[in-house]
Parts: sequence; C-alpha cells; structure tokens
Amino acid sequence: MRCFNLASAALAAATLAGCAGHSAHHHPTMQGAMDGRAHGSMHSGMHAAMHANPAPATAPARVSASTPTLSSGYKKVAAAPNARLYFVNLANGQTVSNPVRVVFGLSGMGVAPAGVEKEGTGHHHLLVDVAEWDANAPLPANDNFRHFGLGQTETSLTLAPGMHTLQLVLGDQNHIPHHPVVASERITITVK
Ligand SMILES: [Cu+2]
Repeated sequence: MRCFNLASAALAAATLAGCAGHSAHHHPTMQGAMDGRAHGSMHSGMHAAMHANPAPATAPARVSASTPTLSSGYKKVAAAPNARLYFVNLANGQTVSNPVRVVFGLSGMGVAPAGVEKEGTGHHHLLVDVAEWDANAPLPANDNFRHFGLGQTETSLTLAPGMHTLQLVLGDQNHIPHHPVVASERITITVK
C-alpha cells in the first residue's frame, strides 16, 4: 500500500501510474472498476479526512422546554420520532464567502408550505445569530428568524463579515415548533 501513502492531490496523477501495477497485483478483482478517476477521488477523500476542521462545537441555543400544548390550548403538531434537521452544505467552523448558500436537510418528515396542515410536515426556519428562543410560541419573523413558508429548502444570504451562528428549526403551519422540537445543531461560520 506504499503508493497510497505517497499520493497527494498534486502527485496523484504521477503516482497513479505506479499504483496501477500494485493494485492489479493486490486487488485483481477491483482493477476493472477502479480507473484513474476513482483512484483520484479516493485520495482526495482521504486527504480531506486528514484535515478535518478542529473547530470546537458551538454552544447550543437556550430553548424553553417544549410542551405538547400551549397555554392558549393550541395543540402542537407532533414531530416524527426519527425526524432530523441538518445543514447539507455547511459545517461548524467553516469559512465562507457572500452570498452564503445554505441548503436545508430534513429526514423523517416532509416539507409543506406555511398554512398547510398536514401530519408529519413543517417548513424551515433559519435562525441567524440567535442564542435563545421559545419553543412554545410562533417563531418571530425578522432578520434573525427567517421563514421559508413557501416550502423552500435552501437560501442565499448576505451576512456581515465575521462570525455568525446558524440553526435550523422546523415549524408547523402556524410557525410554531413541533413537539418535540425538530432543530439542527447550532453551527458557527465565518464570513470573509
Ligand atoms: Cu414560519
């Protein structure tokens, strides 16, 4: 496996020629499927993994404990037990440029526009620089609490240079978080 250790993005092309013989010898059954491009992407993946971002986790937002019913008597929409909300294209500690593209990932539930009452669905909210929010009230609508009531699953925003936190929260047809809350990890990004 010496050829793997020597490979880098810059040397990959030159190294692959020498690698092919070794692969054929050690992994004869893989040779047909593994052309130069497959080799190259494997090396890139290894390279990226070795340089994973060491940024410390962002402190979670302070969120009130979710109650199944609001004081008004409003019964919250139930979250699916396996619901998961996440950033598709951003990671904690990442440095990005404006406009910042944010792709929302949701599994275990569906996206529906605001106003549409349908079990197992909700719409996305992007919280920008929000350290505290109420799980038992409609999410506010302003620059810090951005609603995607048409059912959008991504956005592009322009942020002041510097560090910002981002968090996704799913809300029901009335912009009220589900019970239990469906929210992503809170991440910090740096805008150049
Ligand atoms: Cu909303």
